[in-house]
Amino acid sequence: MNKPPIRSAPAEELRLLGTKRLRVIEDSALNAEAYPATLDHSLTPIEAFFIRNNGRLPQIDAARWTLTVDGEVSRQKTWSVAELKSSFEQVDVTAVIECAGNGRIFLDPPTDGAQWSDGAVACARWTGVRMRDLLLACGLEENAVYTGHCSPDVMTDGSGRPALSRGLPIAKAMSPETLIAFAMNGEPLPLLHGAPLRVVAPGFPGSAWQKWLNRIWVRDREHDGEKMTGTDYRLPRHPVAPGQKPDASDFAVIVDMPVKSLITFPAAGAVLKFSEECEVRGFAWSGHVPVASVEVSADGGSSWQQAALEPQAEHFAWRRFRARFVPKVNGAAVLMARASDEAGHRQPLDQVWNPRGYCNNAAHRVRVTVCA
Ligand SMILES: Nc1nc2c(c(=O)[nH]1)N[C@H]1C(S)=C(S)[C@@H](COP(=O)(O)O)O[C@H]1N2
Ligand SMILES: [Mo]
Repeated sequence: MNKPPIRSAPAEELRLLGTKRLRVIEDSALNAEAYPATLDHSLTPIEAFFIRNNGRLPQIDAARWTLTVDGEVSRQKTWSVAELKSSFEQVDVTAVIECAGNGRIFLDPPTDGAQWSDGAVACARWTGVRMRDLLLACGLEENAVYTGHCSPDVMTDGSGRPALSRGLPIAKAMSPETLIAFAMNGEPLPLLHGAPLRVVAPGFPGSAWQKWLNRIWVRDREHDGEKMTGTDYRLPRHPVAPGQKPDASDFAVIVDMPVKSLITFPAAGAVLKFSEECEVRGFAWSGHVPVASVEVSADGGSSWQQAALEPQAEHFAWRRFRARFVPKVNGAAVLMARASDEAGHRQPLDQVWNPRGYCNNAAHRVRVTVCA
């Protein structure tokens, strides 16, 4: 079947990338990912931070921005950004955000959606107020089971429909790490990352981290906003064969990201010296279950060694791993990393296929060359 050609994001949106060092994804919305070697920092610099938009960038007037909480609450409330900052305790949470579609490009057969390679992941220190404190101020009704998050960005197809309206199970919305953030890495949140307010939902896929948040609609059922239903950001409940299309009723919302790791040094294409010891390093993270260990291979997965793991700074931050090896074979070599979590899940060597190409946590591979 012939597919219509994919248009690229409009020029005025592409210009906003400025000094960002990102690979732009072919898509009608602005989407761009990091090169793994630019992610070699405990906190990802803004210029290496991936961008994922489901629609057009909205026009923002931060000075007049308000956030409303309504729905299944006893008191509906609205705050300006300044009121939010002065009414509630401000907290910092360091957490990884990963797009559920990261790694989709490696799926075979290919699946629809932005064709991310390895770079739709980052780690930042987020500053904001707890979503929990807002919900408590409004008083949750007994039948409150989910939040629905709303923003002004609309689809690129001209329909005017919201680009994305996702939500969280009420237990996650009430969990202390779930924030309404207004700053990242000590700087005001940039427009591209959701200024003036965004959701921070550590452990959940990036899609749950609603940008440009102006309403939290407390629901008495699983939120059914844009991209919450059908097969969007959902995985089949049972393993499926590559190419198989189970019924949408067999899918469940992704509420936890799998254990994963990324080699950030050396860079793809690096030339290593024969017989000279060199370091392989990167980061490991997972959703709610902590990382337990990381193994590294310098021979495409034939043999593995344990990497040293730096202590976990914070529950949802990524952890630095390092291993050393001495290249003993000239020519092309494939470096690999695979992490395990405390529940015993280990990254697979090859991608596990699913119809929408989500949560690919296959071991990262970096191709290098060894020369005398
Ligand atoms: N309003 C709004 N929020 C959004 C999105 C969006 O399209 N619109 N995309 C989501 C997805 S799918 C991801 S992965 C993250 C990406 O955040 P970033 O662009 O700051 O990296 O934002 C989420 N929040
Ligand atoms: Mo995403």
